[in-house]
Amino acid sequence: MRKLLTLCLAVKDGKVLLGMKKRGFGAGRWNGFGGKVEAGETIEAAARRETEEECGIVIAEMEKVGIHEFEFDAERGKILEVHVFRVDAWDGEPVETEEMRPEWFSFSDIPYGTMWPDDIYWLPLFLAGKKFRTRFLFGAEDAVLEKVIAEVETI
Ligand code: 6U4
Repeated sequence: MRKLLTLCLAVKDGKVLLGMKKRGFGAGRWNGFGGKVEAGETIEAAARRETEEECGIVIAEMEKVGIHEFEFDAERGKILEVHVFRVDAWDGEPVETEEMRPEWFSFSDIPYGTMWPDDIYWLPLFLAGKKFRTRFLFGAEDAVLEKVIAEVETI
């Protein structure tokens, strides 16, 4: 079984916009904005909808830069397919919502210690303007048991 999700990271002036997830899956971690793609919805529409819901900005320009496949050892066979977008232009200013508290981080000061443990392997590629496909297997306490990280030309 495959579940489609989105992850959107806005960038501006050497900084990336992350949100502290306040509830649900990944709570307590800094992450991009995004969530599940709903039935009948395109991946891009889901990316726009979730980003607006979670931090109030309306995406004007974005590019797909990566796809992750996440699997959890406790739930083998269920793959989270996460489509990652770099957001280059938007309307509005990020605001705190019930789900997320947004904050800008310098590319040189990313809070990897309070992020998903896979992020340290691929976010540097993202920040360097690369495209990527990854696969991670998570074990107890979301430890990374297996990883494949491939830089690609097109996504
Ligand atoms: P709802 O239905 O809103 O309660 P929730 O369970 O809170 O959903 P959701 O939909 O916000 O989750 O989606 C989870 C978000 O976390 C997506 O943007 C994808 C992202 N994500 C999931 N696993 C990740 C991982 N290992 N590394 C990462 N982001 C991940 O950087």
